[in-house]
Amino acid sequence: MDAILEAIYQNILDGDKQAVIRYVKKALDIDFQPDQILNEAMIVAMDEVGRRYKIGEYYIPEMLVAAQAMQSGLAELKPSLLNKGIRPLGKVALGTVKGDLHDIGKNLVALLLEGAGFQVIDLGVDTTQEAYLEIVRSGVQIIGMSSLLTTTMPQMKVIIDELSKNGLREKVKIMIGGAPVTQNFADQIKADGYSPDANGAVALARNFIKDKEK
Ligand code: B1M
Repeated sequence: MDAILEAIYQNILDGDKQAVIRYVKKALDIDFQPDQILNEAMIVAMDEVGRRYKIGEYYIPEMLVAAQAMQSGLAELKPSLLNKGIRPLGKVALGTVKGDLHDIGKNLVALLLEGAGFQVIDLGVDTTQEAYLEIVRSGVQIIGMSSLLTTTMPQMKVIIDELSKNGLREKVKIMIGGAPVTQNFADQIKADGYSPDANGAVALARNFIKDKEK
């Protein structure tokens, strides 16, 4: 790995926000592409954090400071990932489902959707079914649900069922994602789409809008 990407990776593992911000700035200054910084330094660092947590080398505090360092790095990357002054392609509401506080992946999906020209409404974490119902009633074209825990994945089905019961299911396209989520699960709960990563979520959203225009 290039030394500057290595520094970003290592400082996320160490939870050093200021150093992450400094090295992300440096990397952008010397013309690294934002998606290279994201994929080759930042996301791999969070995977390593997860691995260390699993084997008992990291505990929640280490996981938390690493997540905060990652979020600071993302905030620094945000302007480079955004296209400014473009008419929004469509409106997407994104949330992490009820009971789940993981938001880095969801924020990344939001960032890339905004970068691709979508207007994003961030429903935050621990998002209730009522919040999803309300936002669909307000007229968004797409909703996205993220879950990082096997225990919170079933919430996605609860929300889809509630939308159906309330006559709202046909009004909106639904995409889901998050580390434990699979295409098979998406098929089972009748989501319209699943993506394993943030770029794929953008491709799904684009296709949903194309379908609606047909
Ligand atoms: Co938690 N945690 N955590 N955690 N955490 C995991 C998920 C875990 C796999 C760690 C492990 O055991 N190896 C494990 C889950 C096990 C399971 O259910 N199978 C776990 C656990 C157990 C827990 C707690 C229960 C720990 C405890 O308290 N005992 C607890 C739960 C709290 C809660 O939510 N109620 C907990 C807490 C936390 C922190 C708060 C400390 C922190 C989160 C901070 C935050 O998000 N602000 C945290 C972290 C950081 C992690 C790991 C290390 C990293 C997650 C992450 O940010 N990854 C994680 C291990 C891992 O995933 N390797 C772990 C980087 C991010 C870019 O990836 O979110 O997968 P990800 O998003 C990807 C794709 O999944 C996809 O695109 C993104 C970019 O490519 N994607 C979508 C995501 N959402 C999408 C939506 C889409 C489409 C694609 O469409 C809408």
